[in-house]
Amino acid sequence: MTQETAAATTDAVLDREETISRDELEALQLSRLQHTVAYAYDRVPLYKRKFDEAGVHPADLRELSDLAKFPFTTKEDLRLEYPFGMFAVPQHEVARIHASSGTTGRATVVGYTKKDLADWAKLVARSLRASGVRPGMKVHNAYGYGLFTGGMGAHAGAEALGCTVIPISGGQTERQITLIQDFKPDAILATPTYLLTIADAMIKQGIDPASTSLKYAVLGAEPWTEEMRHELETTMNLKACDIYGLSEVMGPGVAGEAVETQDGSHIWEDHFRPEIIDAFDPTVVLGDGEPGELVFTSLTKEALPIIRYRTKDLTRLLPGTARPAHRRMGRITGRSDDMIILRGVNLFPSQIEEIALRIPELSPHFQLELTRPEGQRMDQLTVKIERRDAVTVKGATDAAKVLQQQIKIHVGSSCTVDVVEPGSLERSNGKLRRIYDLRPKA
Ligand code: DLL
Repeated sequence: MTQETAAATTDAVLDREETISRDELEALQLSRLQHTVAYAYDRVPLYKRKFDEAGVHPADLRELSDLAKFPFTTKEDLRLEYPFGMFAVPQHEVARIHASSGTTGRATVVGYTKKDLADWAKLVARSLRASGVRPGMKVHNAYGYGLFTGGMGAHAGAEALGCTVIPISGGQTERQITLIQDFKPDAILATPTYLLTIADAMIKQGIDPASTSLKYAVLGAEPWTEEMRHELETTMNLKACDIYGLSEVMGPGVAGEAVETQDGSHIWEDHFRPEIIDAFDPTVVLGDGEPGELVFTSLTKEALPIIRYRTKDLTRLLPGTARPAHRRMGRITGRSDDMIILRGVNLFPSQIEEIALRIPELSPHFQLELTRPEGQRMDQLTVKIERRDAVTVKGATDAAKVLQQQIKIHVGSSCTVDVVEPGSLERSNGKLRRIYDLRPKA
């Protein structure tokens, strides 16, 4: 830790809930949980139906572990209740609506009361502060504005913290660079791959990305690795921290990472109760430290209380460090629905990112292409990855062989590696698509 970050983290005034003991926190969770399950049961027909079918009643929740008796909620439930069936308050009490893009089906719609918006802003502010951002700083917000929760969620949090917000949204990379040069922001909020796009475009314009005013980056909305953190921190000369969230549970700020430890995001457990379950046998609730699927129950939400929501995100719960009462989440390896099963071996794009970024000749720009060549029954994985600018074609060919071997050793899959020209792969504008599944549809 540099002296500057040490100073930045000690001068922060924390929320009382950030410093309470684990016992106090769990007592708060229990009373909030009891209220939330009763509130959801009374106000949302779907919860009443599901609880009744499962033979559980809100009165059965006597201790925190009783939560395991209650049924899960899934994205499918939200889709079936489209648009407003999950809302627990009359429409005139809903102050804002967000929605997922719905590219893989009907959109999922979420709503917030005025109090929900205030809580959300408070938790984003808490996350940003943990990551080094301070009142009075200028914050360049490159998360997309609109129905996506990233832009407005991060915006309100930065305002609540007392920052000067620059609401640029995603895209228009040239303009982003001009504004970073001219407005001299202290912090940037973006997806990790979009920050990479910005750094890359700066280099193309002859600007050294390490020379800007930016000191902090708060990155999330997609999986990223420690190797990517290292890449961004060294290229841009800043401290990069994680922020996690999902719209069904709130949006960004469900969890945030502390800059002084950089050891994973602390889940703000005064507002959300996390569980880890076995993704293949959801009846099994796993212990801390064990990898599985993350499940959340909201503890304070009014418009859209969410009970045991299956995120599909794969991670594990770790003890709190910088905020001892609040457990951390390990890096998200991926989403269970983004898992590639290649000839029986499970594989996530983040594993490729981790391996590729350890090979100096290769850039972080890659795509995974899945094909099934004609007449063959076996699927084929091709990793398309750009070489770094200064690397020769011969150097790139050797690096391709190393990557192929390393993937075989560490992941167990055979694949083809295709090293391509710098700048030839599509750049991110927000959440980057890594997987291109070109297999014939069954
Ligand atoms: O991505 C909310 C968000 C905006 C979080 C800005 C952080 C920053 P959704 O569009 O609903 O919401 O997507 C949620 O994105 O279930 C994860 O799979 C993934 N995700 C979000 N944050 C992280 C992260 C926003 N820090 C889905 N690391 C989640 C890994 C993340 N994956």
